[in-house]
Amino acid sequence: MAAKQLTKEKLREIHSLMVEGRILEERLIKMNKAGEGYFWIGGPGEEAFAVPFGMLVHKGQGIQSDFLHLHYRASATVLAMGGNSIDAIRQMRSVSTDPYSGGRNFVNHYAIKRWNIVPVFSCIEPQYLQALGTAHAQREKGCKGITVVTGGDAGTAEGDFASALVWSSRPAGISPMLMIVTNNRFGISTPWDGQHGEKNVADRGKAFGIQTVIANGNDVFEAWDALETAMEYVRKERKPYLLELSVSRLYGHSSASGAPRWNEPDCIELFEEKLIKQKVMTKEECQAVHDKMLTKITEAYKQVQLEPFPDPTSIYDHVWSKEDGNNGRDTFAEQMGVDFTHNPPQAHH
Ligand SMILES: Cc1ncc(C[n+]2csc(CCOP(=O)(O)OP(=O)(O)O)c2C)c(N)n1
Ligand SMILES: [Mg+2]
Repeated sequence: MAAKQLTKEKLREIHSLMVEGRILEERLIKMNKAGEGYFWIGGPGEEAFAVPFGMLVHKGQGIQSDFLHLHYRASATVLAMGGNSIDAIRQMRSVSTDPYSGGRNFVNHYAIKRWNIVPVFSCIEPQYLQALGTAHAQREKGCKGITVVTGGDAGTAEGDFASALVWSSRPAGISPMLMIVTNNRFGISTPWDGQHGEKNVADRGKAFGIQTVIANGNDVFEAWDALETAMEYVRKERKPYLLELSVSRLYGHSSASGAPRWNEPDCIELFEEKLIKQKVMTKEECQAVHDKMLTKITEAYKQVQLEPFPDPTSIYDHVWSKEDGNNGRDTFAEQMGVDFTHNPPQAHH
């Protein structure tokens, strides 16, 4: 359904999820500054694209559903798919109730098997190669599901991105893979201008016969239409597609680098202006959503403070696996000569 045809109810839902995503990220940043979590990275500024994206996914487990290879700015996408904001707070605080990593990975590194959200990498771009694998499986098996991979502009300098263009478009193996590049014109503190010989990242797809589009990721309506067109194309044609979206990076790269750029467009403000003009919501109703989400996130934060840190002996769980289903701790212990029963690793919380 084109964005113009979205019901008032749907537009309000999009707005609510965008605000929840933003307030969640603001809480995560505060937690990091307060020493409650080692590192922050996330998606404030990308909500106008991230929420429609999550809504348009055909979610489920297995290759008949969409596979998502996301990067670390997809918090609002996960919420729009039905994820819980409290789980990001759990991962930030590294508590054992964190469903993505049991308190063992840093924030916005989601892993949701029942929705084909494969674990997020900290190194940039390997997701493009991994995505080729699920797209290949979906092609070979004649599936309905598609593969979607996201990454930033600077990451497209990595060979993994170039490999994805080559391998998804080979005539002998054309793959149902949507590549989304969110362009905030920065890689940490390195500006776009000194790094790209091409005018747009999307132009690089053309050399491989890949359908490409550039859209304004700060505008909900434009992002919705661009995503819907792209996903429908990949679903129907079973071919790759490269979508480049311009986005803001409102609170800087991460807690490690700062570099906030306050003068960039704020997609929530822009959306609210439109909602008010189109008489979908009043200014007061918008404010009420902010108040409601602030209460929700604050309550979740308080709840997480009561939750336990992981048991130190779980540190090597899910790192190695054995065919017999042993989670790998014994293998590690054998190799390293460590006896966890008598000498558990110490927690640092
Ligand atoms: C392989 C690898 N090289 C370098 C880094 C350090 N690093 C983390 S994020 C980042 C910049 C990514 O910029 P971009 O792809 O534009 O995404 P953005 O963070 O702007 O969304 C870099 C260089 C890394 N994580 N992995
Ligand atoms: Mg960038």
